[in-house]
Amino acid sequence: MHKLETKSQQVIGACPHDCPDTCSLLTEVEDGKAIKVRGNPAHPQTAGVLCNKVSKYTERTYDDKRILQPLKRIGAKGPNAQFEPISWEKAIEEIAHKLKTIAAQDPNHILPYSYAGTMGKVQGESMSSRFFNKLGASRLERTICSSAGTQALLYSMGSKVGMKVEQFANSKLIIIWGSNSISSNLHFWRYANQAKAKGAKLICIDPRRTETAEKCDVHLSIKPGTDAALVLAIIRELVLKNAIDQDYIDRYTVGWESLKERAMQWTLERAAQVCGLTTFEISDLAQDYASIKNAAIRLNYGLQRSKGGGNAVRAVVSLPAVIGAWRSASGGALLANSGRFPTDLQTLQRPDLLAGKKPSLVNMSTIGDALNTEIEKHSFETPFIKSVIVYNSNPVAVAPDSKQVAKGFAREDLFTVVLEHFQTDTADYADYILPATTQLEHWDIHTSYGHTDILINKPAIAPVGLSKPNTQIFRDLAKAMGFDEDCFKEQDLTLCKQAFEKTLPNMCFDTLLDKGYFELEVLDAPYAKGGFHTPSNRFEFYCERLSQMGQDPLPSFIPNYEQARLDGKYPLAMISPPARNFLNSTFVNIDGIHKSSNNEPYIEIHPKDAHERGISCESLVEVFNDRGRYHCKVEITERARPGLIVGLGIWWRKHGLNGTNINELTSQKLTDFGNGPTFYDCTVQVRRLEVNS
Ligand SMILES: Nc1nc2c(c(=O)[nH]1)N[C@H]1C(S)=C(S)[C@@H](COP(=O)(O)OP(=O)(O)OC[C@H]3O[C@@H](n4cnc5c(=O)[nH]c(N)nc54)[C@H](O)[C@@H]3O)O[C@H]1N2
Ligand SMILES: Nc1nc2c(c(=O)[nH]1)N[C@H]1C(S)=C(S)[C@@H](COP(=O)(O)OP(=O)(O)OC[C@H]3O[C@@H](n4cnc5c(=O)[nH]c(N)nc54)[C@H](O)[C@@H]3O)O[C@H]1N2
Ligand code: SF4
Ligand SMILES: [Mo]
Repeated sequence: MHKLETKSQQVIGACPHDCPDTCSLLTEVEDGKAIKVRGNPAHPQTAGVLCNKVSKYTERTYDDKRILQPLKRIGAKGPNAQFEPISWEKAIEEIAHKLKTIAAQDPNHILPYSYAGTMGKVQGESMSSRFFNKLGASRLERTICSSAGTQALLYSMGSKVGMKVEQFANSKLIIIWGSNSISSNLHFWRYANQAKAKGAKLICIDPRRTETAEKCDVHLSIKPGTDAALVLAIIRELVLKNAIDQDYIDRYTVGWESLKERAMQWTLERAAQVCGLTTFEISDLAQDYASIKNAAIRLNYGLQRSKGGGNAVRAVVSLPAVIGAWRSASGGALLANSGRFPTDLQTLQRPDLLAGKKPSLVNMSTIGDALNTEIEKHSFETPFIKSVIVYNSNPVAVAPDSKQVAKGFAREDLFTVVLEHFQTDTADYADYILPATTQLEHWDIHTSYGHTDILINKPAIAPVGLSKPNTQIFRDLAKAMGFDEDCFKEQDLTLCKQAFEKTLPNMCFDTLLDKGYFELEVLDAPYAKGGFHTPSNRFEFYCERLSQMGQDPLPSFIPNYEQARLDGKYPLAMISPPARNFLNSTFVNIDGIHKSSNNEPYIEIHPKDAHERGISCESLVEVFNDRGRYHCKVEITERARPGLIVGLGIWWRKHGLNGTNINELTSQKLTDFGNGPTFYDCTVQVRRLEVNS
């Protein structure tokens, strides 16, 4: 018998997801079909390892629920919406006609809504930005993830530049602060383990006993939103122990005396009370930080999702400046390294196409309010939104206060277009759904917020079904709108080149195509001799810019908006961090992955809190507050500290037992700076649901 000859090849790619690791991928393709996605062993940051979810990327790509042709809604909007196929030509023509009509009144009535479904520079914001700039549409304030932390870094350090992630392997003390590395930053965890093997001590500060916390030497189960209080008490201890680096402080910082004065008011007892820790836990932590050289902090975005989130990050990143930890390459802190990449956004996004038009700014974290504002309350600042074009995002599931978001998207007078792979909660409200390609089917170029490499993504297979890259959809729309600038004809490979052509002339594009990645040449110890990018060129404990805005110029502890008090109406605090097997709301509909995450949405609750409410592991529960109700299963576990419930991952609303998800409970209140969401600043009550059988 003859064996059929198969043509097999490996295609280099990059993981598109919103994850600090930005892995280099190798896709095995046989006869035009992607068989398997693996981690590229030649890329040092990836080291041949992918997380569980992206190992299943081919399953997701060929999933039979994937949308493979343009669809037009028939009947009502919402979870029961019906759609019928429409040709690309007709869909583009009808959408362009509608957008032209709205733009003729005022282009600010049109809002693009996108986020990090793909982090690619090309399928993210390139052709789409050109399109909306030319149109003069409202601009989206992109706050939903990291804006409080980002602003904090800019106020304190002047840029989003921290330790090189590989340097953690040489640290002697690693504090993992508000991050579940094993779940959301796996490749960092590898470096932490290398350090551990060389004798480093690992400490995790997290209200939840995560899989990461479990594997560290010490876990401090802090109350959500109280990190700044902990830092102030540590600084006091550092002063009392004479462990500060006065020389580093004198040469490279501003405002130390005022910060010290504030910190001296934070006794161990006061901080312990606020943070829900013991005084010994805090003094031991301070002792380790004072005495172990090469101390490194991996903070992440978990601690900036509450009212004082910006101040919390400013407080934490002050610590390495106080003890001069930045002097060593393996000391300091890392929140993000995105500031190291000189991406040429002018060329990719062409803000010049605005040509004097002044777009309104709409905060994506308060999209619920933005879509529901009464007509007479509209102004330039709060434009009346008549159309939303959604791509790379699933706002109905991921934005806070989702009852309001769903209500807004349900407006009959709202014209909604959704570019998607799947029938998400948001796609349920679309007038048109346009099928988008996945990372296996299009070109892209990527930076990272964890490491310092640039990666290329080549298409491994042809577009599945009739799907098209986001770029092509916006090129088609531009043509139909009559936008005739040459930049609307540029193809994706050209866009990939444009991302760094002018700003990184020493990066050879052909080598990048061949190898898959390019390592930026960056300083190992960026602040060993100061060199902060602030107006003072120093680390700003005291920030004059904040003072001029009427804000506290020093890092301060700002209590949460919502206080979980035993005598209060809503006595439980609730956080909802990422699930290991999902990527935000992506992957939740993929069968193999679904099953590994308990199959259905659930919350974690401490045995004491469960017992008080007559809740057993079989119970179904209602989690509720003034904003809404969410029905789900429970897991009774000491991972959640008493008084705290945890809902992992962003399940779709349609997966919830009563058609809602965790964001039914979160609020649209914003962080101290950055206008960010306060997902983890939320109080609720939980009760057992009586099930009638
Ligand atoms: N597997 C997986 N990986 C992901 C994602 C995913 O959904 N799944 N999402 C990606 C995205 S978009 C992002 S932004 C990152 C997010 O990942 P991280 O930046 O690590 O942040 P979070 O996951 O929001 O929270 C991390 C930890 O902070 C804890 N935490 C909550 N509140 C507080 C607090 O007040 N103080 C302290 N000290 N800790 C607190 C939570 O319990 C959680 O364990 O991960 C990315 N990676
Ligand atoms: N309760 C709670 N809510 C949260 C968070 C939390 O911790 N708790 N985390 C918040 C954070 S940190 C973030 S970053 C946001 C994330 O919010 P989003 O950025 O909206 O992330 P996803 O939910 O993953 O949705 C991305 C969508 O983009 C689609 N997509 C992927 N690639 C492409 C493409 O190439 N083209 C097109 N057209 N579509 C594509 C995917 O199919 C997916 O449906 O959620 C926030 N919401
Ligand atoms: S999600 Fe993160 S860990 Fe998983 S493959 Fe992508 S970049 Fe790597
Ligand atoms: Mo995020």
